Amino acid sequence: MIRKRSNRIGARLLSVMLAALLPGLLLLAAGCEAPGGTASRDVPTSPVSSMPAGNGAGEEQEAPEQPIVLGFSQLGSESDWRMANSRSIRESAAEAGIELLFDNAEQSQEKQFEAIRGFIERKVDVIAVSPVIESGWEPILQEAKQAGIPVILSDRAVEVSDPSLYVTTIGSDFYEEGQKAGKYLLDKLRNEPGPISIVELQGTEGSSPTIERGRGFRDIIQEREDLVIQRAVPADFTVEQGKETMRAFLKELGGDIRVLYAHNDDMALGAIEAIEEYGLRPGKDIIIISVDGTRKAFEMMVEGKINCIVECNPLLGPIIMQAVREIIEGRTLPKRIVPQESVFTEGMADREAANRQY
Ligand code: GYE
Repeated sequence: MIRKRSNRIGARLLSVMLAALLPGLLLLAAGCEAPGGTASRDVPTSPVSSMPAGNGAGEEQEAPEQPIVLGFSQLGSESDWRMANSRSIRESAAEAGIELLFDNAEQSQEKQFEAIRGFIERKVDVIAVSPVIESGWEPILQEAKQAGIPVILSDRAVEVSDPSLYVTTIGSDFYEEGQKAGKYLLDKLRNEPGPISIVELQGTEGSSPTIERGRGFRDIIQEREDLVIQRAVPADFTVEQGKETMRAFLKELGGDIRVLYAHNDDMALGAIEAIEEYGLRPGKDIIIISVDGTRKAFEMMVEGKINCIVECNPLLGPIIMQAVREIIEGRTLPKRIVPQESVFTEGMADREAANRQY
């Protein structure tokens, strides 16, 4: 069996010139309301056979097709968002006929490096990685580049000086999510005089959603000097740490806390337990804003215990598989692909809770 994937990558150069004719993911990125619905887009499924191979030798064209192999380094399984994200990736790879090597690094960047090295050794066609933190990626991405394997960043971003180390980042705009949370709060408190104490449950320290959700929120609420973030502590996106950290906030600040901004639903759910234990009413005594939009969070919003959910869509699998195919076909992708996302407030909870897929 002849492996011809390198021909596909080699054809990329040519296709850069053709890119204007091939709208590919540009269209997809602009139009994807629900990423789950994108899998049906009409994409040629056998790009190899339609491309002239190497020197154009006839016998090469008859080589049997091999499935595209994708190595995916998932960062962990800390939250419902992450579980839905992993499921989406597995399901859409199977649907797309892409062979998936899936590794769960359980929050360890070192394990992500090992997984990626393993993918390089196995000569996968494309690597996708959801990076646990932003920094430290340059050397491993260099290794992938030297091996000629294109890399997709999924969900979270990295901080590297050389953007050619990855093809594209597929995931939400976390800065905008932070801004949406801030805007909701300004609106909610427009008739309430300050000073108003806010506590913030941050996600994993050094991760792009933590950095950007914090920055976007601050940039908006700074409009009112009497809104004060009293505490901002990383709680790793988990229910347990959300609960523990909220307990500590309450112990220190007690009834002074008026607002909780949680960087994800799992931490908000943990915090709600802590607030109730303390004898306060979540959603009433303490305004709660959360990010993600899981079914459990919507159920809490139906009960009036969460006031606002900023949606972050985990169903990235179909977009990733589409990107993998387009890379293999030699198309040029936009550097950033962002799914469309909404903000939900109390009045919408009932209807939306029933719609949630995760
Ligand atoms: O919000 C959180 C998860 O990176 C966007 O990670 C993701 C975040 C998500 O653990 O629930």
